[in-house]
Amino acid sequence: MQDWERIQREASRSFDRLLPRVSHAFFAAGGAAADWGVFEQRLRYEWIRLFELLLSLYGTQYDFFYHLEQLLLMMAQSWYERPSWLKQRDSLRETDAEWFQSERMMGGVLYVDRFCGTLSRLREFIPYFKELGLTYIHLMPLFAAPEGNNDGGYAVSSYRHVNPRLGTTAELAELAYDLDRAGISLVLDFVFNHTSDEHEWARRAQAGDPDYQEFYFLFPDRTMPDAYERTLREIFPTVRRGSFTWRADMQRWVWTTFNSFQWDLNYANPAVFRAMAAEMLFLANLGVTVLRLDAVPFIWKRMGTNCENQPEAHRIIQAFNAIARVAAPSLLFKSEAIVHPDDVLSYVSPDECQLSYNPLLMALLWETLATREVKLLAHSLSHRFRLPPGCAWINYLRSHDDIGWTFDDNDARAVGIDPVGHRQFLNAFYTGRFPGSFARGLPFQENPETGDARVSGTLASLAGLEQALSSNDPQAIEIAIRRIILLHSVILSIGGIPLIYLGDEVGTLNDYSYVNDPAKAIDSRWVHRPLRNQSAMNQRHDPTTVPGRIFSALTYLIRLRTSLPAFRDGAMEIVRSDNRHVLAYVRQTGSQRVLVLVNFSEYPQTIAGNLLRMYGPGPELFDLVHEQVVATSTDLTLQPYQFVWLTPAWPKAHRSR
Ligand code: OTU
Repeated sequence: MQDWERIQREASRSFDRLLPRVSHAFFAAGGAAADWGVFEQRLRYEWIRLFELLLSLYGTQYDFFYHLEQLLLMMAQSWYERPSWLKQRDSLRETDAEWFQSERMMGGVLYVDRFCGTLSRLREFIPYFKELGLTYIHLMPLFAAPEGNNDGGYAVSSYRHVNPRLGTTAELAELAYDLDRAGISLVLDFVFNHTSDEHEWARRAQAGDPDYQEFYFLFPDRTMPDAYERTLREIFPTVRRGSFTWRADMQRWVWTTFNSFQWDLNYANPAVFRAMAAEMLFLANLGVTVLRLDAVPFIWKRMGTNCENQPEAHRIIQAFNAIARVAAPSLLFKSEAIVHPDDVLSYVSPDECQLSYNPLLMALLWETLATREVKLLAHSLSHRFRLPPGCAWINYLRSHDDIGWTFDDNDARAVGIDPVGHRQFLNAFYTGRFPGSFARGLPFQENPETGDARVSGTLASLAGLEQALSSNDPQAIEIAIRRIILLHSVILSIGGIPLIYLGDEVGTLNDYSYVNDPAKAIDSRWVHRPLRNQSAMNQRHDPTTVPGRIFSALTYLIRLRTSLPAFRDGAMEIVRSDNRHVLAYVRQTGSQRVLVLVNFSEYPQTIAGNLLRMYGPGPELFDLVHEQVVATSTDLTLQPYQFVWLTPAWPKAHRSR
């Protein structure tokens, strides 16, 4: 308590000392009084939190107050430069902080180069995005990156210059504005765990500049790397063993968690924190609404640990959050932590990341598709889905990355599953090594020592469409299409923001041509990052085609969802279905309640009328998906891979919606 009071006193003392200097600089640059007033008010509100976080991270540095002052000056400068349309959005969203919980929120993600080549061409697809109902679009990394292998852009050489192949930074800012006018929020990556080895900071380090050498983790010999590696996990074991890379030009080992050209930044150095805070606000001022915080678990290293999910990693993100609240208040963070579900959850809070990928749901949907049994999914979600108020899941089926089996071992044991054997089974199932599997996927990063692996492949190929088409089996094609729609129906109804990987809406299959490109051949994730499939897109309105069937079913559900207040927010309750193949959950907001039933098997399944009668007062329920009445006096039969969204029977007037 005493300590806290001391910190508060210290915080207000330094506030009083620093504020005049910052305001002086703001006005000297030509800032307006009203603008300053807004900034000062927000700064006052966030100050103690920000100060405490930075003090705990950097308070022992001799030049702590210097960094603090520089940080504040940078924040004020960035606020001064913030375009007025964004300042308007800031004030608007302050009064509507939970805008993203709406049942209209719908995400899409794409690689600009793979989808349409350039930023200026992307504008032509805004009508397509609207047709799909998107309100959020994540453009995969598009800033300057090394030629050749650059990890799909996740090796960033400049956070301020768009890759010239894609366009210019000015075009990106214009696009952000146009998307905003079309009701679509722009989402970009904040790749802040590492830079490429061609970033100016890395180049200066290579040239021997000691200030920039301290931006990274450099070691003259193996002593420290060996000591760290005793407890580190290998993330990309097929790229290189261990987490360090020898740079002959510098005669140094460099910490490289991912590829050897991705140098981990040293956040124990306050100059790194400050430099990245400036890059973050630059991105925010381009018009970005959501920053996807890449690889959050890895940003703090501690000897003797696996250097993932350290307490300081949270504090760094919270400090970035506080900075954003002051200088770019409408900016949201989305956590990308593809780790154990407890750790995923640890990043989600209004003060840290308001949004988070939901890798558990993603992995377990695939798990359930393989096993046709919902027990692990239902058990895990029953106690792991709830988020703190003011936060939302990003629910997805496929991303540009691999699928890893990140469920909790005890959850598995609790439902009678051996976690180790089960992961082996799932890898075998999805890489075509399991007899009878419908999936066509590839292994990613198989670790010869541990036997670990992850899975690559597009949604359609993993769900059986590729195999069905190649065997020209109409029954199998039908079943595969149903699996694809079923998976989407869950992310559309379970609570949170659904996110579609563009291409999946028309059933895009694996693209094996990546093996011919030396910059991509060793990374099987490229199998599910195909070019835009225009011919499939052209068929999207033709119900006799596979793309047409998937697209129409999907857009139907997306539209239906926007009319259902029960699908707002993230409150979801897993309920009994008394059928091991059927997942059941209830969504309720305000007066509307919807019971969702999902049959994960290729056989018809029944749900007892007794059970259904618990969900409506009358003798019938209404299925919103098929727009038909379901009698509760008898058992309900769900067809193979069928799902229903049941609500207490609507008055007749509503049925002719
Ligand atoms: C992320 O993924 C990106 O999504 C990848 O495309 C990048 O290669 C990588 O970072 C480096 O920038 O290991 O297999 O818990 O799992 O950050 C993908 C988070 C990854 C990690 C995740 C990482």
